[in-house]
Amino acid sequence: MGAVGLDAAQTVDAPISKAAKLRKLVYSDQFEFLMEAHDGLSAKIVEETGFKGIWASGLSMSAALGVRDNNEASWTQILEVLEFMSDATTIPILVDGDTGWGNFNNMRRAVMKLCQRGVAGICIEDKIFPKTNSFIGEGQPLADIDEFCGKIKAGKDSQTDPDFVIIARIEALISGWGMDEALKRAEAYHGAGADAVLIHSKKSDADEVLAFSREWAGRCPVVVVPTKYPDTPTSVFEEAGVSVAIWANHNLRAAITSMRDVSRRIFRDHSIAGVERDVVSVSDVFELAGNDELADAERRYLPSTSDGTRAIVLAADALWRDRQSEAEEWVRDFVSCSRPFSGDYLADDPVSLTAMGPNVAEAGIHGEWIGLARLSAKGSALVREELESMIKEGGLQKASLVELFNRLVEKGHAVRVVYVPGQWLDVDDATDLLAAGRFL
Ligand code: SPV
Ligand code: MG
Repeated sequence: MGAVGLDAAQTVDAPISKAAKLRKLVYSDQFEFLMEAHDGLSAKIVEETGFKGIWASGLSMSAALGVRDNNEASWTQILEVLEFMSDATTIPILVDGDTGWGNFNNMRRAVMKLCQRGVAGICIEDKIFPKTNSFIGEGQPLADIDEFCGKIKAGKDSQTDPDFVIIARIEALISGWGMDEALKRAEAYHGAGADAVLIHSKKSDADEVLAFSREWAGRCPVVVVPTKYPDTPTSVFEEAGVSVAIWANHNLRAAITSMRDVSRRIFRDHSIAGVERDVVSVSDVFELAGNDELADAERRYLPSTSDGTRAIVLAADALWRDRQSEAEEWVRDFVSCSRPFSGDYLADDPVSLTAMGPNVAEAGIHGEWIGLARLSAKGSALVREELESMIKEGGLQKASLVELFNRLVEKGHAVRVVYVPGQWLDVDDATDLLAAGRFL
């Protein structure tokens, strides 16, 4: 039977949930990858790079919050971070849920909240709360198998999205309990309802995880974290029947490398000039933050400004004093404005033209018009009206744009000015044209 109220041809496919995307990835026939992220920004970068899924690493999220990977950040603080990551992306997130942040009861509540916030799955490890990172120390105690199975069952029974993924992480190899124990635990966790198992190792080669995967023989998907054995080619995992590799902490480590480098250079130089080329532009930051969408929304939802302050906008060089010219006759269209250039990029009170032309008194000069003007529909109408008056008066043949804008100001129309700090060339004659050719 089709959906109520829709005939077969009209049936619309429901959008696939993030949990369903993660389930598809974990059960895919191809070898798949999850890339680490630890906040909204890094999650966006993982998605824009092309990864199909995100590993929300406990180590990385803790480090980004300035705390240790020992459950020092509370589970609700982690949930807050996850919510930002999930809101910022469309690909699924598998969260490193440590030991489930407590017992079966804490796990139930965590899974319910993760489903509510659009997190696609959780990976829990069979250790004791509060956890310690697997790469610290030797022989960390393991959870009782039955207790851990109860936690998996409690999680599965609490998920509100049927596709939510629970992955059981086996620490037996890390803690030195051996392969038989690892396989025994995998079997128990799989029986308790885990959707996949993660076999963790801190050896510098992949031998034991490969042996585990061969022995496991595809009873459910196997996930690995090759942090300590980075040289193993992906094809080797694939041949051994591994389904997913997690690149667990490389965005965090890359961020530390570059933040240290930039901080040190700025500290040493007492200047930001030297690093400017090595960091992304502020407009790149705006782009990543999705400012274009906000601009579109403003056009849709904000009433348009009808005071005309953006109808005519001129660009004026605030650094006009620094310019030089070899031209014999150098005509400069100076502007005098409501306020001088402040150099403060956050200053957003509008600047309006009070007069312009080559004869503005030096004390009143605030910039030099670079020849660029932007007209809105309202601005175009004002300009057209003024041109018609000039035609009627008979002076249009000899008139200039400077005269046009001065007339508009005199009639009380707002002509807005935007200051630019240099970065343009004035081409008035052949000498200027030659100089322009040498500019690049
Ligand atoms: C994490 O990324 O926090 C992990 C993986 O748990 S590892 O640090 O390799 O144990
Ligand atoms: Mg972790």
